[in-house]
Order: sequence, then C-alpha cells, then structure tokens
Amino acid sequence: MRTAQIVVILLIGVIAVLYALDLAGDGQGVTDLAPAEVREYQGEQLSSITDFRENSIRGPQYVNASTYTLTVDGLVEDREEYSYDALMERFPRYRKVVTLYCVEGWDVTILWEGIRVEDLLLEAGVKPGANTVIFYAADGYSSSLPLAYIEDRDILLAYAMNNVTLPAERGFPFQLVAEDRWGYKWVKWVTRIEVSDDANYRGYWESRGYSNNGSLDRSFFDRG
Ligand SMILES: Nc1nc2c(c(=O)[nH]1)N[C@H]1C(S)=C(S)[C@@H](COP(=O)(O)O)O[C@H]1N2
Ligand SMILES: [Mo]
Repeated sequence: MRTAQIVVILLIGVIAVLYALDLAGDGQGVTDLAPAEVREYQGEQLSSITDFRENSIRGPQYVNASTYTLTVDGLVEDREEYSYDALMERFPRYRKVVTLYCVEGWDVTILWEGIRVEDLLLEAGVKPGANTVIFYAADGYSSSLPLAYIEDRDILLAYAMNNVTLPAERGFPFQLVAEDRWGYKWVKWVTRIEVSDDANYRGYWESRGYSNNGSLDRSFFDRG
C-alpha cells in the first residue's frame, strides 16, 4: 500500500516535470528568450528601435513570413520570386550602422543587418539600359533610387536592426537602408523590386512634391 502511494506520487512528479519542460518551449526544456537590442556597436551609441515615429501612409503592415514573397522583375534576364526563408538562406548577410533622417526632423542611428540589393540584381541579371530601381511595398508605397547608387553603396535590404528582427511597425520582413537619402526613400515592407530605365519615376512622396533625388544635402522639396 505504502509503496504503491510512493510510486503514484513519483509518477505524478515525473509527469509534472515533463509537462513543465514542454511548456518551457521544447523537449530539452530550453526557452528561447527574445534577443536583447544592442545599443552600442564598435564604440558608437545607437538609438533604440522604439525611437522611431510611426507615420506610415496606411499604418503598420503585418506581413506573414510564411506566405511572403519578394519579386525581382522589370529590366532583368530572369524574373525572380523568393520566399522569406529563401532570401535568408541564399544571400550573404551584412551589417552597418546608418542614420535615418526623416524630413519631419527626427533621426535614428541603428545597426542594420541585411542582404545587398546588388546580390539580388546579380542573380536576376540586369539588362542594358537600366538606370533605376523601384521598390514597392505591401501598403502601396513606392520609391526609386538610381541603379548606380544601389550598386556603388552596397545598399542593404535589412531584416534586423540592433540585432533584433524588424518589428512589423519597422517594416518586417524588409526595409531598404537608403543611406544618405531622406527617410522617405527607406521603403518598408518591400514586396517587389523593379529594375527600370525610367529615371523620372516618382514614388509616393516624390509624386506629392518631395525631391526625387532625396539626398540629405539638399532640400527635400524640388524647387524651381
Ligand atoms: N512602405 C512604406 N515605407 C515607408 C513609409 C511608408 O509610409 N510606407 N514611410 C517612409 C518615411 S517618410 C520614413 S521617415 C521612414 C521612417 O520609418 P518608420 O516609419 O519606421 O519610422 O519610412 C519610410 N518608408
Ligand atoms: Mo519621413
């Protein structure tokens, strides 16, 4: 009778422990914690990913990584379509600290991590005559940049900032890191990259008066 009670208590104990381990995340009982945001990199102070103002044209977009695709088309030899996993597995990853300046007068300095747009273009094969790259987003937003700028400056399509996967508000799964250009060139929730010969293409804000060049050293309005 006594032994039976001990056995039952032990069994309940073992089951409870196994149950707790399973709740903790996986068979090993190891729980993944969200990685901490880094706030300093190679001696440089970084902003926080919460320092941004959310002012997107249609508010945050919630993109599902499992159904997401990125299309690369236009003046290319091979039109490409990638899943989120394919992009993460296939291309080399790079990091750099870059400051985003919004025309509204705020800025954030962030450690960006991403893949190079040029590597995507190399795989698709840019056709002669192309001079412009147009980025389209899940919210209907778009903006363009010169092909030479994309190639010469190793422009990144970022999937992480300060070591943390981009939150939905910040453009998950990808935001363009358009360094030395105003924030409106930093397209979030990128779903399509079109290679074009239309250097005069005007994106969302550009067609509402913002400069097509978007350089930080110029006014963001086209005048005269
Ligand atoms: N898809 C999309 N990308 C966008 C925008 C937008 O409205 N939609 N706004 C742009 C502007 S004006 C700025 S300043 C930056 C700012 O990024 P944040 O909205 O994450 O602060 O995103 C840019 N990228
Ligand atoms: Mo902006």
